[in-house]
Amino acid sequence: MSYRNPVIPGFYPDPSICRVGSDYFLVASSFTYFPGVPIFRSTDLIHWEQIGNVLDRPSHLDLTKTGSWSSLGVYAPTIRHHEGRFWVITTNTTDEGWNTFFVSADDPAGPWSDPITVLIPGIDPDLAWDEQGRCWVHYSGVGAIGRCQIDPLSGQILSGPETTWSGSGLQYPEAPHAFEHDGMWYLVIAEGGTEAGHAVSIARGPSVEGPWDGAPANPILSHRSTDKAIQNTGHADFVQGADGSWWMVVLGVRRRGITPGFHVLGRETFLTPVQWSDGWPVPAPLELEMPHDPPRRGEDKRAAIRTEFDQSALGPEWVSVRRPPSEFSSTSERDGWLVMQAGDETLDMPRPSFLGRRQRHLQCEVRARVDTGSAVEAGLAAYMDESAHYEVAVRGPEVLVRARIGPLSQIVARAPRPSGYPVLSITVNRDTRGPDKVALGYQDGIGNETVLAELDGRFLSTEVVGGFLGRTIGMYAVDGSASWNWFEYTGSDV
Ligand code: 6LW
Repeated sequence: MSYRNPVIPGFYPDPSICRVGSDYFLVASSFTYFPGVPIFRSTDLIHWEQIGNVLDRPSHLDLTKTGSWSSLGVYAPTIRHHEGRFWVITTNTTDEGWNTFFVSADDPAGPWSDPITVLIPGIDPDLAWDEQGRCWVHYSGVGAIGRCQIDPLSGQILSGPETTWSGSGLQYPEAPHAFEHDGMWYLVIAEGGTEAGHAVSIARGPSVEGPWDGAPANPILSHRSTDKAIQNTGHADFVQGADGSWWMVVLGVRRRGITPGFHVLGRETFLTPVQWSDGWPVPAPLELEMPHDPPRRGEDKRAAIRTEFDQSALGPEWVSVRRPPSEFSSTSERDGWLVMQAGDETLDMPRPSFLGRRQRHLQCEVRARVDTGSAVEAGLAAYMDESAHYEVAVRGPEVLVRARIGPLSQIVARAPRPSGYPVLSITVNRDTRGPDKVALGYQDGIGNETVLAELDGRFLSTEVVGGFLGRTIGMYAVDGSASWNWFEYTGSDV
């Protein structure tokens, strides 16, 4: 009996989870991507299906004021189910400050209500209802966790904000979640920062208002200074299964290559069982292969997804940078094609005409067929942010590969454009020194593939680029209209 971690691969950090009957629901951060806050459903905690995005209307989420840093935007949501309704609270961090708000829905697949703002001095908001029906928001303040009581209809603060617990003494006490178990209240937090020192700590108290008493074993989970394959573990949330068992979801990374170790998929979501001992939760250390129930079902080591663009709506996994995909793309304009009406913003700018999905496996092959139409350039890109991307593109009479790494941008290979509608390709493979190699190329009219350039993947890693993001891979166009016939992603962790 075993299951594989991560249970949600790819850049889906800051997981928060709740259970309703036999269904589990999980949300994650989305930063400067639109739509925001991907939401997943599972019946066994292991196999997760994305059922939508919580913030999927322009009136839910304005990312236009996040231009100064790609890691601004939507941070650390919490999902809870209370009296028959789902609630999600999160923060949009912008160049002008941050806005914390919540939305609610009867159906977790949407539609979600319009946002209601809560004026708290911090990020990482949590929602909890106590025995008297009072609604509490915990959050990361400066150097400590803060708390206030709110009216969940108006968002108005009824008491507080006040400081509660500052953790076990590590840096950045953050990511609080309050929950009740066996007559005690618990406050789980992250500490140590979201890098190698990341850790999960917990306190308990007689009521949601504390006073909080830290666990003697804090941090109750950290992989710092260990040789474990999963590192940077922290930012956890708890859930109790219908069978009474307890589980924790937590973010972590899969680092590879020479020192300092590089991760390219962002922070992913992992699952671990929790035992209780003396009234304290004891999570099992995280492994890629977890020797625990529930059993693994089917095989999911290799995932192939082909999108034909023959549906009128795009699947929930498709995202754009700082703008809704519908602002520049449509699947109803040309039968069986995704049409992009692109402005002149390139991938080096904050709001490109880019439609991508997360790279979710350590190795993958991506192909897409393009009709470049009137666009000056149309291509396929492996993308971290505007300062870090590799692309293979058709531009005029050529196919070219361009690398943007920090302040440098260079065309590294060129070839004559093949006839017909070209198929462009990006293949990510293992490497010995870096995390991976990114090969970019194209196919000729009879399907022979040419690799134009093979580039070191470490320059598209979080350790080099900085920030909170992972890789996406997708299609883009510049200046004019280009159409995409299909997009294919095949991923593998083997
Ligand atoms: C999030 C904080 C964190 O707000 O990173 O890892 C921040 N933890 O709790 C962004 O994901």
